[in-house]
Amino acid sequence: MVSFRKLSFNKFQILTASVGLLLATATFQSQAQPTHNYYFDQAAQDWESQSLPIGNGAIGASVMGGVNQDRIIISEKTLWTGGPGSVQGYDYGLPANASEYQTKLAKLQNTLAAKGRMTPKAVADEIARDYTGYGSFQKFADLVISPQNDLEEESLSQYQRSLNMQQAAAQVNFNAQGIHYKRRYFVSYPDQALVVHYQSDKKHQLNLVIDVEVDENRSFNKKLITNSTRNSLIFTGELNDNALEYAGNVNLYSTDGEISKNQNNQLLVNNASEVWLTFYAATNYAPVYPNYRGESATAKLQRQVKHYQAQDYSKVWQNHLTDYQGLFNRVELDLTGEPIDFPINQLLTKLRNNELNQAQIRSLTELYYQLGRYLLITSSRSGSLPANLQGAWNNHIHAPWNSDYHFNINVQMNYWLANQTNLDELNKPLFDFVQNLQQPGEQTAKALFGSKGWTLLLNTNIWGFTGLIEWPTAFWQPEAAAWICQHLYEHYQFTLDNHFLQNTAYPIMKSASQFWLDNLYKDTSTNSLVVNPSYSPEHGDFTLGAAMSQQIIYELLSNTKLAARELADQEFISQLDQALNKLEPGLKIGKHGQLMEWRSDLDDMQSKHRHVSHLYALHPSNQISPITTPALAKAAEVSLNARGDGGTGWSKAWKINFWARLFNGDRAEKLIGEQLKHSTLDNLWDNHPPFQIDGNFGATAGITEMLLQSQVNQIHLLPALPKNWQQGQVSGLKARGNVVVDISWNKGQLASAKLTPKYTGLVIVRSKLSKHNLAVMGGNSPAKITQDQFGTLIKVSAQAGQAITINNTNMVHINQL
Ligand code: FUC
Repeated sequence: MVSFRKLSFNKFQILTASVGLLLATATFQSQAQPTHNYYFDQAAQDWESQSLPIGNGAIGASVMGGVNQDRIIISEKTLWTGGPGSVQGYDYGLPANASEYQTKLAKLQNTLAAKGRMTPKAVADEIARDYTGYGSFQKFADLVISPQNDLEEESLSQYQRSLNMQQAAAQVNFNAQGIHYKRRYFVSYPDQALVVHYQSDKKHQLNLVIDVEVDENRSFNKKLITNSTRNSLIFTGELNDNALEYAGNVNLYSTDGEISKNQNNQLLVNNASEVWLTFYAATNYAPVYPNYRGESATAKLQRQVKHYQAQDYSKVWQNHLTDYQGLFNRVELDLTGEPIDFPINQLLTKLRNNELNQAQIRSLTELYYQLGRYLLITSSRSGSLPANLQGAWNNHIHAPWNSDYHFNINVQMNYWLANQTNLDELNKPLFDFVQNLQQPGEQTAKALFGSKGWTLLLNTNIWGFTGLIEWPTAFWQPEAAAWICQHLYEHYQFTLDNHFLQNTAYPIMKSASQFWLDNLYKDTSTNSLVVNPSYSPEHGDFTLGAAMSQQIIYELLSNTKLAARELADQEFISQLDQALNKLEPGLKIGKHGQLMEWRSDLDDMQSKHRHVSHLYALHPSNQISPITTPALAKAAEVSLNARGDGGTGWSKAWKINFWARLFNGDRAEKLIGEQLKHSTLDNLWDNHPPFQIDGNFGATAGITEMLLQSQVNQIHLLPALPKNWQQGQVSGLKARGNVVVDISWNKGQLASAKLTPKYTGLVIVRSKLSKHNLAVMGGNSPAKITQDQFGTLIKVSAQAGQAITINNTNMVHINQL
């Protein structure tokens, strides 16, 4: 079995005339889809490092794949303890006596202004707070499928448990007692169901017991229906903590076997050659403040279950493929790797032992790249909640960090890749979630700060928690709402969707800006506006105006201003301008030549802390760039070098993005290696530790940034190509301005690019190639090409939907890729 795809897509040809003028055409066709596959040769013993994830946004399932006990661990995003109705009591993180809190906060601001800095503990003693009823993401159930009689382990051969990212399906294949068994698992978005399909190559060999298991922190009622029209296992209950209702439904079908039940109330299959089941899950959660309850779980489930009677399995499978591939197939990446056929855990061991050659590492990088896209498609679909700290996969009742939404890097990183890898619509769950946070966030702004607008502090659950926790080194992140607004505006930049800007993004951004217009602190000694108290995430002391705080607020107000201009909200523009004129930008160079993390030059150049928050301006923001602000970019590099290449999973992933933005492809590539070697579990999940999905998403975003950037109003082709990636192709990426970009390169140089803008207007493209080696085709008039120290800038007047092709005229006949 081939574990990595071999590239046969995107054939492009360059036709060259023999002398002088070169005529070039590039055609990119996505034809034969290669396999994107990885596998284990054993069943999983450990969920975290060995299970294989499948999902449809709402349901996340992990395939363990035992021969004699096939366990599928299932979560449904809305099954959470805590929140309204929690036996522990729940107050959204807000103190009962709000005015007393505001007095304390005002006093603290003055103390901090006078002292300059305070320890997190000293601040937390004043304004942090114990919280209750926060809750945790729950496992929904285990689906357990076992042969009625154990298969003989000695007769077992050719076991393989694989994940096919091309099909969003896991498979288990093995031989036992002379029979070949084949299982397939996928979670269908169109059908809103987990589907498990079993087959044996000899007739009537499947004799199975099927059951569900749930955790003990809930009530559990189970009912079986086995009759001529329907074979179902129905289970319902409530969480003990908050009485949240849940309901699950297993519907079983077999072409030729008999289905019945046994005295233990389990489903039985006898003498079947083919069996398949659908598993549906629902709760009575609704994303509506303040109660977060909606339609009963049972009623919701009944609406979801599309069919109880045997359906054409292949139709369900085809619908799933059509839906999934419509997203996944948009981007292809070819780094001209050398696929090797090893179980993934062994492959990673070889990587860690430096036993893979560069081409093999490139294959692994391609796989890891697409995994990020796969994981986002399977954990973030419209109609459910956004990808949380573990995406959609959970095996706990007390998940690490409750598997919640942390807004000081984690949830943001989850979504960096969405627009740029052509998955715009996967932002929807995040934006719906943020929209629903606005109301509780307004309560928090009012109660804790006595101000307009909305905010939240560090973390939230699915119950509108926007208040305070007690953790001194993390609890204070009032810029959280402002940061997430960046995603709203970027989505507009990538899609140019005015309706979205007007109806979704702008109201949320305006309200977040209003919060800051009310809350920026006037430092009378400098006559400037700063955040107070301000905290550079999880590092150092509390101060006034730490770099990240200022950069985030600067970006929020600037983006809101751009949006206000677009929507002609003149009055608000003047309010924003007044603040922007006095706002400290948080961009200062310190005595070590570093970008200062704080307002005073406090940086410890020995610190290897995982957060490098002050580089926010470099990434994900666009305030620093080697092109527009070279001195600040240099300072960012000094800071980044001081922090080193270590860190937790997400920290390394962020560093890939930073180095890409500094146009240092070799260093970015090194960081990919660091992440794969030291922060990746055997099943390729990112490891904080523990498993945290943000690093998977962040790495895919970072690899994209190496190939294409567009944050400074130029579509920058191959800004950070490492020397180990001499030849390759990528197709279907998105640049800001709603432009689809395909790029191929050879000998470390751009060979050809095709840009398809979805609007009519100016397209600005940057390439390292000299203008003498470029041929531009397409556009309404001849391209204007200028040269600077970073290469060439190509300005083309483009027609919506019509491709612009840029070819390297030095490259002749490179279609042997
Ligand atoms: C932030 C990070 C931690 C961890 C947690 C979930 O607080 O600083 O490293 O990722 O979120």
